[in-house]
Amino acid sequence: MLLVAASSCKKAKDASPEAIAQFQNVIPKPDSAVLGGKAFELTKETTITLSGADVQPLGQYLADMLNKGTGFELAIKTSEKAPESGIFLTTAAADTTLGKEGYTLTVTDQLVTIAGQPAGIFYGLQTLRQLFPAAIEKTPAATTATWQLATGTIRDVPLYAWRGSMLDVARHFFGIDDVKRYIDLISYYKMNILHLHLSDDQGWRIEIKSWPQLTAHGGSTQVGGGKGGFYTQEQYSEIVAYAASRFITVVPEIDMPGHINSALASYGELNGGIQVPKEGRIELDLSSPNVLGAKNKPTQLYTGIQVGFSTLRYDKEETFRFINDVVRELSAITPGPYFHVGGDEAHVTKKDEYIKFVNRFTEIVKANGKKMVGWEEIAQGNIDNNVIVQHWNKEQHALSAIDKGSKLIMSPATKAYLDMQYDSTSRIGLHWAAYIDVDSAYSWDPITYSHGIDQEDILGVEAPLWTETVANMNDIEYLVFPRLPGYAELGWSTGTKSWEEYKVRLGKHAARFKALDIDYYKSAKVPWV
Ligand code: TNX
Repeated sequence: MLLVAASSCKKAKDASPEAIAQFQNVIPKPDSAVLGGKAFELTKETTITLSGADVQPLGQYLADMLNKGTGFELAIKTSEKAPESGIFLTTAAADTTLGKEGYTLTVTDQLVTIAGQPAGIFYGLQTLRQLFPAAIEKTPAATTATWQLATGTIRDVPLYAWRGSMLDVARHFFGIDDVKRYIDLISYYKMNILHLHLSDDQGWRIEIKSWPQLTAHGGSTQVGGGKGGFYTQEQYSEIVAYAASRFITVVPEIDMPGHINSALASYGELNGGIQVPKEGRIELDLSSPNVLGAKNKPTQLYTGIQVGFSTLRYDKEETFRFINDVVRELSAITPGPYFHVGGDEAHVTKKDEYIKFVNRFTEIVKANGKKMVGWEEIAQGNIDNNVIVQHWNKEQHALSAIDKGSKLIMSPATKAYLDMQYDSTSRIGLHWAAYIDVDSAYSWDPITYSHGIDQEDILGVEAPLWTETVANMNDIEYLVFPRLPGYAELGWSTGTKSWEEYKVRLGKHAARFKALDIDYYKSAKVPWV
């Protein structure tokens, strides 16, 4: 009798139409993806094999992700050699032209191989998630689905190094679990920066041990008068570590010298005097005597949504002891290279003092070993190529930043602000910059958005979520989805972009949003399926 090993006589099946569609609908779109069209099937016998340095946590991350969705308990093993079947993650065989964040993902009917440096493998795993049916994301595990992938080869590298989102935890406070979910959601689309806006007029959200009133008093409320809150240094470190496990760098922001009322309410000696600003966005009346305050005296806590009315006092060394302490303590618990000093909308800081403030920030941040980032207004100071400028509004600031040798993060309010309403019927959000429906959010190019900016001037793209009108995770998800995948694609994907092509892929992600329990806005512009 002739015995043939089961595997050698199995003929590769054709991929199902669903598996083929999944291969074609990845967001952000990979640099190149060539479909084979046969089928790989994940079963409870599939083994994950790991090879090379620093790959162990990625293997565990993959197993947890697959086990959660399938109910399997996949085995993980280590081997220098590629196995014949299963899933193989390797940092050893990485193609050096892929850089730190690129990866290759090859699917044959027997074997899935992801090769790259650790960050690259992590991004390869995000692509792999999207190649499976959306049910892979569901908990509790789906028991009836078959877990098929279409065969093919993907080679992928990001366009920009900075692909981020900002979460404003000052206007409304969000606890650690919400921030972790935010990290998970942005990492699903291969973003690598979480900019945390940790202080503003309405609240101070990070413990500074040498200035305890900042959180005890300054952190005690939020927009609308709710309870507020803050992160202890340990909790902040927990967020940073969680982000790092998803290859995300946390960029902490302390907004100075304006947007600072929460500190002025806590330490009156820092107060440069609260005034009604002469320019800027006046949406709420500030003339209440509780809010306007005299120089050198503590202000009242502020729970409205006006901007541009507060300033640190320049003419006292105490202010710089404060700034130094804050930058030192926060830098010490921030492993990433960046420190964001805000610098926006300092409408009641005298112009000459504003410039001197920026120059002092530059020295202080540098002395604490960090690279300074600031909103575009800082381009008025003595900045250089060590400083990164976040462009949000005025072209003139972006151009002067480039002139001084700084690189730009592109966050134009009319396109990239996640707090802008989709249209006039949106239940939350502001619209001072624009209404930004999903098509508009995707249909711009960081290079051509402003005149005189070249690709090499741009570090990347960041979509900020200001939270004046955003009170809980449902609100976050409603504004962030479905726009965020588009910003992720603008930051990651090489090649020309077309809304007509993208919207079809986005429409197919509805099943993923549902499986991930994301409360997204069902824009009529997208063909949801
Ligand atoms: C402008 S953009 C601000 C924020 C507000 C936002 C609301 C920028 C650097 N400053 O303080 O929250 O508008 O859309």
